[in-house]
Amino acid sequence: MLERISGKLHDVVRQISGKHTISEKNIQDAVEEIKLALLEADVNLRVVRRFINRTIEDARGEKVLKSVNPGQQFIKVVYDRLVELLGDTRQDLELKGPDTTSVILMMGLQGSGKTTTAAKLAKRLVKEGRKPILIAADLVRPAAVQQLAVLGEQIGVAVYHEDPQEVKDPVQVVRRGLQKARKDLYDTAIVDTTGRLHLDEIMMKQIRDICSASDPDETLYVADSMTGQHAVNIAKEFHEQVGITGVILTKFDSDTRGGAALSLRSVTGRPIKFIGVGEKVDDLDPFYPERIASRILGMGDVVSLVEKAQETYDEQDAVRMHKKMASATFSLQDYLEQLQKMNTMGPLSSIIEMIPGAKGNIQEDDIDTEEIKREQAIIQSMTYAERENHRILGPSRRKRVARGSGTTVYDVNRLVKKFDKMRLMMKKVAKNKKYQAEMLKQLGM
Ligand SMILES: Nc1nc2c(ncn2[C@@H]2O[C@H](COP(=O)(O)OP(=O)(O)OP(=O)(O)O)[C@@H](O)[C@H]2O)c(=O)[nH]1
Ligand SMILES: [Mg+2]
Repeated sequence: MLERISGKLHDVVRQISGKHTISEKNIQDAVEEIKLALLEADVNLRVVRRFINRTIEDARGEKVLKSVNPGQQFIKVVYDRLVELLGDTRQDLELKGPDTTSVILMMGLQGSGKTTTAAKLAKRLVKEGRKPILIAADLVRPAAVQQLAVLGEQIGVAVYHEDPQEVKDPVQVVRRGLQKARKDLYDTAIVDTTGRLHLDEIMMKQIRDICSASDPDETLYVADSMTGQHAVNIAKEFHEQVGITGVILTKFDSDTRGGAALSLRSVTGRPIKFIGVGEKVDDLDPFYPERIASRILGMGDVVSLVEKAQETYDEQDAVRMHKKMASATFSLQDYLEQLQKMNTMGPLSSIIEMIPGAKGNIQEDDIDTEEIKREQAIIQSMTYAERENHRILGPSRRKRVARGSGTTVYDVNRLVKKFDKMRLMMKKVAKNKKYQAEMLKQLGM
């Protein structure tokens, strides 16, 4: 999902993030393009307006125009606003402890995915160590009860159901189902209800009755990502009439504009808790606003990378390193410092993931974190003089270093050889004009 909206926004991001000075006009143009992309993706108009106004407000502040890297700073503003739009932080289900029965009520339009999602949730809860039971309270659609029974069998979860030929009132089924759940010590009852084409007073009353009969801990509005503004309006209606606690977006795997779905959080004020990403019972993922926002902006997790890197790397440091590299005076001590910086930036594998384009090109296996640790230990066992000039490392010094670092002379030799090669390469790269220009540009000089 979201391919189209991301496509448009990727372009905006690409255009602006490279700029090292930005004018007010640049911001206006970019914001205008973002606005169009959101509207084209069918994001609710009011939601777009609010989003855009806040973005402009933030971007106008000194934050962007006066910062060292205004392009990236602007993207960060857009990203932050997008995360806010999607609900800030991940929200899980809020259920009671295992010694009472919590109730989850599923509701939504016809075909939105309530029944399938009820089973997916049940499966997930089992994995978390809970003991759920499904209650089949959709007595309208002919095969609904059967559908839930089959799903329950498939995932090994109990299903409470009655014969829809004989019973017509879903409220009764819910009451009796909950009685059974409490008696047999199920800690979570998930109630599947009838889907509607549109809202009418009779159905609203029925939902309200089911609600008051079951006193749900979670009332989840199940919305098909493919439906447009209609679903958003219905969600709002449901929320006003019954009160929902969360949203589940289904069919997130499909290729749609997706904008309506993205408006749900903002319009209902309730968090999106999960997304359905396929037809199978395992295809349910928690909804992470940050990840979706990054995906939409197509920037890996570039924002957090920028933040993390800013904390550890200051520009002067970069300039100093560059000079050292160019003159091949980059020493083992400098190398050690770089390795240590990598550590404070988190595990390498997670850093690679955040670099756009790196994922897939650099395999995690290419980077050997054990080796990095070993190299650090080796360098730390050297005297300062040795670190600054590794040429003085003769056989007996190498033996001492190996012993001190718990490695072998072979490991020490390998590091020294690798370092020599690396230094040569650095010198070449650092003298390359194109690289120098790029470096200066990045530093905003
Ligand atoms: N690709 C995909 N298909 C889904 C997803 N969730 C549900 N479906 C499919 O959507 C169709 C409808 O799902 P149901 O669970 O029966 O929907 P419902 O809301 O219970 O439908 P009614 O009871 O008729 O209102 C089924 O074919 C599901 O397999 C999803 O996340 N991804
Ligand atoms: Mg159903």
